[in-house]
Amino acid sequence: MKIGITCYPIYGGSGVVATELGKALARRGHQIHFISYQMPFRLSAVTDDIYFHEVGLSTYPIFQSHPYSLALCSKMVDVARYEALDILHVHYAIPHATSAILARAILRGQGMEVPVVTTLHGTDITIVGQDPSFAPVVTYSINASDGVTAVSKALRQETYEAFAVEGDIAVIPNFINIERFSRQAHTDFRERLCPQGEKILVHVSNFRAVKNTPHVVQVFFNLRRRGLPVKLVLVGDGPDRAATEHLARELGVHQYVRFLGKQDPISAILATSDVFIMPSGFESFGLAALEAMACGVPVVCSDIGGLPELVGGSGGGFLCPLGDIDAFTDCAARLVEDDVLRETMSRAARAHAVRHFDETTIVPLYENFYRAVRARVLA
Ligand code: GMT
Repeated sequence: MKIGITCYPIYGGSGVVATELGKALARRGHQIHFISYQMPFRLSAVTDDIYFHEVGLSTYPIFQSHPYSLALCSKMVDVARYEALDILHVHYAIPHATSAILARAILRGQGMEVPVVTTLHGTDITIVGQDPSFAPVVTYSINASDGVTAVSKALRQETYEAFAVEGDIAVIPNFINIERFSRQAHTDFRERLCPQGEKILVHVSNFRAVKNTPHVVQVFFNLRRRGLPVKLVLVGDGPDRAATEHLARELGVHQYVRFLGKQDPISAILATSDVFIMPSGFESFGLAALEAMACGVPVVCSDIGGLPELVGGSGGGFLCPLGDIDAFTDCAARLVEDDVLRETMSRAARAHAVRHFDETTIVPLYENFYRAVRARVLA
């Protein structure tokens, strides 16, 4: 198939999933056309089967801001037409689904039918999408899509509750490449960071408010106060990073904390870490937690959103009540103190990721979904 994929190209879960999906589909013989304003950050190079089409950001004095949704739509029409796309798959509803629906209508007027698949990722439904200035457009765009997927049952449920959506939403979870994400007990990074054999507590996020990054530092502070030999590594960047760094200084633990900023690949850091912490206020799936589990890192995360679907029953992590710093501290402390528990949970985390979330299991679900949507639309 010739598949157009639109996503946000910057650091963030939906862009990662879309890019890894495109790369995996190309390896399976499909031709992939990424359409966005910038090359997706995990797409290091285009290949024979992967193309990148940049949406121009030219502006005009009377515009209040650049009408990206329209420029994207025009680029979708152009690429669909001249590359003869079989399907357009957009990741994150705003504004991608809306641009695609308009592109589909324009193409239909030109005698070409290109079905639109929309994947809902998280904040497009739980936060931004519910803003009254977007909600009617998001509802319309979801209902007008030819196929809709959500990354967890929790997100599907949230969509039904927050929007007047009646059609089916298929659940297709996030996935990882289990060869790229695997355990590496000893690395130079670990030797340098932990010369006394300290354990590494790690957090990866875009430091948005929903990630509760100050809670990570509070839990770490509690662990140090209990006298546990532990270092904290924070990967990523975003609006709450400065406040989180400030808190580490205020609590006097900054000398044990490393803020690494945006890193790619993150597999090398996760592969050698001991405990992954995710105290998010909401997480539709929790891709970073899955990446940690695939690297054999037990996770301690909030019992919210899609995280119980990922971690529950895996034996590879603890689910803690949202915002309960003491519960997070207790679970992380058990993992730091008890080598046998940590190693058992590390193996269980990796096994769970391999069994349920490898790309060879999940990517075919998208392929089948595309085929079913095309068969229905073109019948
Ligand atoms: O808000 C973010 O964390 C980024 C966001 C995105 O759409 O880029 O991530 C969401 O999509 C990921 C991939 O499907 C999920 O694994 C994350 O759980 C989800 N984030 C939230 O729901 C907060």
